[in-house]
Amino acid sequence: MLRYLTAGESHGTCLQAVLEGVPYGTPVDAESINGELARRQGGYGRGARMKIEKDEVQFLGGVRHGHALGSPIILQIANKVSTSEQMKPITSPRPGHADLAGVMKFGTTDARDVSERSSARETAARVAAGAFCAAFLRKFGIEVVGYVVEVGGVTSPVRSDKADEIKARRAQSMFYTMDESLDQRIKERVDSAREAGDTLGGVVEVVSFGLPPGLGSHASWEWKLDGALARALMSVQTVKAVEVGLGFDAARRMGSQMHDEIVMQDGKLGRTRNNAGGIEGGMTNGQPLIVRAACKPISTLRQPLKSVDLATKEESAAAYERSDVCVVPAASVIAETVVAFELARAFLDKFGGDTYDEVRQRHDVYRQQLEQYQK
Ligand code: EPS
Repeated sequence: MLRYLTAGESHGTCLQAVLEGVPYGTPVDAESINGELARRQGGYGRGARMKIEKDEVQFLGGVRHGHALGSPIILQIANKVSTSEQMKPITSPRPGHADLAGVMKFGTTDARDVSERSSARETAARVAAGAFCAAFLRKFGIEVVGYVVEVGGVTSPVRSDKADEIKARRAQSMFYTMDESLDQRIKERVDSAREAGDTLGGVVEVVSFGLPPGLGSHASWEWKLDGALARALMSVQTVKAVEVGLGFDAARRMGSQMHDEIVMQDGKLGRTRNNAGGIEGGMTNGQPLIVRAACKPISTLRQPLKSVDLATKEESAAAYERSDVCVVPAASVIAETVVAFELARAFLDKFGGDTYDEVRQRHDVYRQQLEQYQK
């Protein structure tokens, strides 16, 4: 089974991901991982820390001569700011952050012990592990692409069914949307939030192309792929809601207006539309897989909300050191990579073997088996 664990604090020496279950012989593509790490650091609205750090992956184990050894892979990102031992306590917890629940859980008054780990800096390790998985999937013709569809109430309706076009379009936009012409309007909202000492949220979408049908399972709740994707996305620091396909809109439609009819198109099975978002019965159905995540505005505010100093029990402003104004572009990269991990896991559950070549053979046999559904 493919799995990973992350470790490390926001201002500790490093962040690490230990990725287990990668078949022997899988090619390792550090360049594509570094590309995703750089995109995670970018986008308009990021804070001062991102000007200091230059996130790059180092492989500390599990890789030799450019391929995976079948043993756990250690991916490390060094922190340039590694001052956690010197940092002063946080006693006025930030509303929206893990601070208050965390200190109560631990029976302390210093939320620094909590925030060092709850910080979204942890997602650098998740992006490294997920980008590794995305590169693996690409070898099998599967492309996972994330982009921003809304920031601060400005929505981008542009969609594409071509991964290359999506990548090209989002690269043009400083908010990683598919419509660069919206940048100026969004920038004005981010700039006015910054001036007010406030923050802004938005919505990200991830589409995966080229997936074979049958990843995930209908047979047991735990292996339903939509459930796994929802959990992975919800666990990302800023995320408050997740949708698959039409999502909440499905609740407002008649069945006949919701479900995607099955037709023969040029001798192949096809669908008239993709409201299901590529998942039926907890399995991929061969259509593009579409998921969305809603990101709250981040909770560290320069103009802080009310809090209570836990040392004095007096009301006081919530803690502030520095922060981002808008992390929605970064969230699109994180969402893309956590989805890639879940898809690689489901892929290996179906085709997994000890070696990359075994996986390839099993995958190719299955693709041949699918030909029986063509005319
Ligand atoms: C982040 C690094 C952090 C924040 C941000 C994410 O750096 P610092 O705390 O040193 O400024 O910029 O953290 C949060 C959004 C948060 O809520 O903790 C990063 O690498 O993404």
